[in-house]
Amino acid sequence: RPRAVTVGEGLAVLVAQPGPLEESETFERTAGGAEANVATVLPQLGVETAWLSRVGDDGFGRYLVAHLAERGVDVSAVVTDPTRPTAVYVKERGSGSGKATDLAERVSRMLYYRTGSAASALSPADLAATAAARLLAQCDLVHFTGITTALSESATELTEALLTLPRPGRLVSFDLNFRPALWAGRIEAAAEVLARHVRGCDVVFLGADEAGAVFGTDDADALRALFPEPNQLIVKNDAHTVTGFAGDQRVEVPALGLEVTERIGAGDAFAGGYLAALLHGRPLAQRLRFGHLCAAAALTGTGDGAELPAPAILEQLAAVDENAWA
Ligand code: KDG
Repeated sequence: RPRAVTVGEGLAVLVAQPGPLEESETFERTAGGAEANVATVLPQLGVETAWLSRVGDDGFGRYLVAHLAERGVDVSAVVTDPTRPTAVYVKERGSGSGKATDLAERVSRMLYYRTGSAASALSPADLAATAAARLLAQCDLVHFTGITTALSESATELTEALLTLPRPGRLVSFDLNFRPALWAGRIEAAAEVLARHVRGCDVVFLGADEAGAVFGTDDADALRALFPEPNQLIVKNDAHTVTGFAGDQRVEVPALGLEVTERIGAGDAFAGGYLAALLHGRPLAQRLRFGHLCAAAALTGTGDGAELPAPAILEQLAAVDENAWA
């Protein structure tokens, strides 16, 4: 089985009831963090996966580690830091009725409680530690996102170190995941640092709107012209179409027509589906299709994660030609 490692912060997520936060009396606890979300998708698709991170010595940290372990993720290299808390975010949810026409009202907001968190102390030393070094030496793919890069200076040093991992033999995958709240006051630095990360990786995922905010264009072909370096560049145009470039290939695959419940985490599920299909040697169009199928699982729930249908069902769905019914 192929092996992957994801590196980044996990957060306990408190999902509010729909409507203004001040009126939410109960919160559903779940798990988030972009790289942790990707990590929980991969084992469901036959990829042996480890998550490298730091958590606090608290209930949220223990919950996150158990959540990932229950989903088949190797958490043996996760470090517990008794001096810092596990990060938390609150998901404030719009109050729309659930009908597609009310979509705008149903957009969620993320409120972060993560300054000084355990994972903000991630540094290159975490990659050199024995358990982590062993996992990195044995894996076929490493995945991380621009969230980790934004956490702190030491975390930026860690992601810079990931760019220098020996290749070929291992792919390095990066999702821009631009979170302006984490770059407040440093937006110009963000563009430079993030562009260097895009250029230094083999597989890169860009949300078109995020790419527009950071690099000044949301057009897939313009982004490819700007970033010819990564072998694979995936541009996700909101919910509609994803354009994948791999070497000289260019393929567009439309998203599934779904009633969306909640969007946060869908991009991570997409990355998980794409990367698993890549590691299993699938062609570009199928990789994009698997990405959409996994994103659909995240889009139809209120949590960030994606609990996928059984592999045999996914396989059938991947083969469906939706145009045949159009
Ligand atoms: O992609 C979803 C993530 O944004 C969410 O799980 C929380 O990692 C997170 C972040 O920093 O925004």
